[in-house]
Amino acid sequence: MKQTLITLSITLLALMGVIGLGSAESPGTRSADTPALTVTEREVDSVWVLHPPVIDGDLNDWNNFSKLYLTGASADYPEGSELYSLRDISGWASVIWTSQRVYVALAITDDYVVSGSRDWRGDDLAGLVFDVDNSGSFTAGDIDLIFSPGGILTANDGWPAGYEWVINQTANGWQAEVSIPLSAFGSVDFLGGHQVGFTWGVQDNDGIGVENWLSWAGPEFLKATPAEGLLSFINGPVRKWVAFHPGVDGYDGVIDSALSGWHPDQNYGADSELTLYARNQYHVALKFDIPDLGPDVRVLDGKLHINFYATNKPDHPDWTSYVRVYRLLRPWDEATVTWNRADASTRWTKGGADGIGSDRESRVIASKNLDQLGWFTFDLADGVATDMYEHPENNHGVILRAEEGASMAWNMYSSEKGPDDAPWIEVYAEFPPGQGD
Ligand SMILES: [Ca+2]
Ligand SMILES: [Ca+2]
Ligand SMILES: [Ca+2]
Ligand SMILES: [Ca+2]
Repeated sequence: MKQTLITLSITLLALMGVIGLGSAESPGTRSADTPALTVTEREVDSVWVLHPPVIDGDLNDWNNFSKLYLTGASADYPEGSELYSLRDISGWASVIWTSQRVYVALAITDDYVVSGSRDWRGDDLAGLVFDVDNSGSFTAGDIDLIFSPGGILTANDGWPAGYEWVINQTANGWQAEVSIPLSAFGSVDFLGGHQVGFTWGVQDNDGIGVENWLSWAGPEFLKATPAEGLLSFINGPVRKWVAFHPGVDGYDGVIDSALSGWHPDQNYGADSELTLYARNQYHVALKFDIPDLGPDVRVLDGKLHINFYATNKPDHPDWTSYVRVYRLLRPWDEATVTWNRADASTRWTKGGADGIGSDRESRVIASKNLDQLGWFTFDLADGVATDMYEHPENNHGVILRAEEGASMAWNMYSSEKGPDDAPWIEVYAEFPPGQGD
């Protein structure tokens, strides 16, 4: 009987044009001899989006996302809910995600909104449960949200730290819009298509105490239960490392030169071998462009690889030098850069590009202890590659300075050396679904 009612209700809602795109509500199959209170199989997908709604109390920016309708007829619990009219109590919920946050909208139709009582939990309210470990019970790491039309939102009965939300009343009820930091879901790997237990529901007080409630899946909407539904975070972006070697696939984005305190007007831009000399006697300036990776691609991280092939102290293989890398702050020209000058017409504020705040930053964005010959990988600090990609006009490259360690020279191959030995970069990029394959 209930199956029939659910089908009818979905048909009715479809006729009313209110079924959202790709609505994934799938009431489980029930036969006549199946007890009414069995586990239902309600599933819903939460899709990744690049551009999330704005948390501002206006739900028009949810129009294109699938909605999970909840009416008396479609509710999983309690029995007899089909007697409730849409106008008395009904609603929809929607859940989407970005690479940073989970977004939830609730729109409740209620003919008489009660809020602001001393015991606000006896007022109108809505509950939404993420059973993060899908255990069927509330355990550490799960997320139980309670929304009050009076503007209150609680997460696991406490202050929802890091959340953003707006709850407001509407002409025919009330609504809520909230974003949740992914960190609230702990170590869940959203990109891996994670599934969590899920339900939501509403409680209706029309002025004389709690009269009705509706649960989308399972006998509770304020806590995880074994009969809850299943929510899948799908359609996530692809993240991967992308390498750029000078001279390979047309990439020509690396320029480099040494700056020598011994020969302060000498340019080394065309040399295929560059010297980095400890105690700040030779620095190496190096700039790498990050090519356009496509629309809506984000660069999250980056690495720089440099091949140090020799030292001037082969008799002391145990000597080491500590190299720090800083971002340069002004344009420089590979063909004319020297210890004294950034280009033919511009002097560095201080020799060796050492003017803090004008020639280079003081912040170390990568470092490495050179303790052998061969390839070294410099991991760029958080945000550096992202900024270089998003603001190429601010990408003036970096300077490598051997600031500590033995007094010795390290020889590295430059971009002129050829694809096998030249410095190369790789960036960790996030491609929207369907791109980056
Ligand atoms: Ca909005
Ligand atoms: Ca009502
Ligand atoms: Ca009410
Ligand atoms: Ca060069």
